Amino acid sequence: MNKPVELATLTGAEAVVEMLKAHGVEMIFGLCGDTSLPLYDALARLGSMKHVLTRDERHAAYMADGYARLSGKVGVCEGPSGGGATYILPGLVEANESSIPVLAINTDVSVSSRGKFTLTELDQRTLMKPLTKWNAVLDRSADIPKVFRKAFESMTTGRPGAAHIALPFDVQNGPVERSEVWADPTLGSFPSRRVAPDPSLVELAAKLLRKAKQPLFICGGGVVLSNAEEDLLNLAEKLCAPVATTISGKGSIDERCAQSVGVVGSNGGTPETRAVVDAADVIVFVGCRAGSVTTERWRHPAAGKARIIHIDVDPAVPGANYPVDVPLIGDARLCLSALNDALEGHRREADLSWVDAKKREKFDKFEALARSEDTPIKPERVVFELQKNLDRDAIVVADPGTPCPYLSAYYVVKGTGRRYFSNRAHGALGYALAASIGAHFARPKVKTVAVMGDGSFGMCVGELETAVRLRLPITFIVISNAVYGWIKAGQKQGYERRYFSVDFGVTDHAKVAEAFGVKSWRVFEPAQLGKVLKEAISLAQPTLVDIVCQPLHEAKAPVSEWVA
Ligand SMILES: Cc1ncc(C[n+]2csc(CCOP(=O)(O)OP(=O)(O)O)c2C)c(N)n1
Repeated sequence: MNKPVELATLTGAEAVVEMLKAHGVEMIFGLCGDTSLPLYDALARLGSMKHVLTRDERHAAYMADGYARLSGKVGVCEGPSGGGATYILPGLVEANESSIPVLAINTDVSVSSRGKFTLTELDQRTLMKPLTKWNAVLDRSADIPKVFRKAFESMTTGRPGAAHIALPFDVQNGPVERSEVWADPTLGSFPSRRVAPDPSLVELAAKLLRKAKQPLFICGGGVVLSNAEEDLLNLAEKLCAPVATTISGKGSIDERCAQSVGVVGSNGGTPETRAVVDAADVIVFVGCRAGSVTTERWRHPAAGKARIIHIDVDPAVPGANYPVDVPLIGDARLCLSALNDALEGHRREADLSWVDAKKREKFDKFEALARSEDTPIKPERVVFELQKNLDRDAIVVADPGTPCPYLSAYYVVKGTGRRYFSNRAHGALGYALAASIGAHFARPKVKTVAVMGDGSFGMCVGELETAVRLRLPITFIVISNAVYGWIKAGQKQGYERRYFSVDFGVTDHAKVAEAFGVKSWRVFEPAQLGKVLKEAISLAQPTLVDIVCQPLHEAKAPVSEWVA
């Protein structure tokens, strides 16, 4: 061979960067460490890949998650061994359970140092196995290309999920044949390699729908994930059927349209949306796990009350919680499109004004509270002013606590696709700030807003530095009430107000943010709120609005039920 060896081989670290590029990866979120030095050097030398330095690995994973949700591409995060692996884990498990493809790479101690009480040594294989769709620990540099190909294939086909690769220090330095570095770039986006449903089951489902007196769709995150919004609307119009969603399903349908019911369940549903669920005789779950929150612990719908058609890409989902009449296993878009074809020419005529009346009832109650001039400011007022000041393309990320149920219930998503999301798999506090940073990188031209409680703020505040360093035009909103309010409300409702260890001290979050260099406001009066939000949202820099709010346990009509 005439070529010098250097041209035919790459280092392991270089091969990792080239494999990421070959799958279309353009950015990585992460934090440096001793075991990552070769990888960082390869990233520096090979250029072209944007690296967002974060202030802890948990937030790197949340950023990758937010980026993936909005870009439709695999989100990639990285961190070092030991603490870097344990810290990256919460973000990875949230992504996995939310069906979001996130690849986490933790560098590791050298293969040659294993079993010698080496600082930061940890069994990453066992740690990550139950939390990811697929994971591997590399032992040889030569395996890097095939391990990365497998990771991308696993993350983006079937039910999307997270993957983890442990990359030892010496594996980063060993040789990899350049000719081995290739990839199918379509595996860098999701869903890839879509699968269609069994035609005989499609016919059965169509038969059931032709006879339905009151059909209803309940859509989970799967509709938005597979870009099935148009097929969903076509089918819903053909059947004159209302469309309800889960929190992750917001964006499946334009919430202003006649078909839309809004969010159902115990975290954003209301008695009015529940009534629509209870009226159905045939329910089509689409890309939805029919879990405890959406179904209010499997009471709405009640098992046996309605016939069930369940569409999901994961065969383990239909039948897990309800007796299913027709399971349709496949990509949501392909399943809905097949149903549209099977129902060609069918048109159910029905009056949907009763759905509209239910929505009106729900929003009349909301608006009465939203217009209140009482202090502390009611959460309804926050949603109302946000809705007024954000344009329809804005991205809103909600943390658990007050933000998620109130925004899910009353923030009207205008248009389809991902414009609103929350971390619904584990609901860990402190997700929204970092996820909004990832989301911003995916859609830099639109306004991104993160809404969090003060409990959440305490868990993510360090990443304000990242937002300032990178001059990100994101608006952070803190619902300030000096309490873990959601839990206190649970103590009120279920434990006769025996409040125990849920209150914490008052913090001026605006001052904290100012210290990071974030332009900030603290708002006490409802009348000030609109003006302040308008200004904060209009600025092309990080801004924070600390809103002193009514805690949930003092709300007259809490939006949600406490069901575990
Ligand atoms: C990491 C984590 N720990 C604990 C919880 C349990 N939890 C759910 S809501 C909640 C209270 C949220 O408090 P805060 O962020 O202040 O919002 P609020 O409910 O007061 O609006 C807690 C502690 C959680 N979801 N995540």
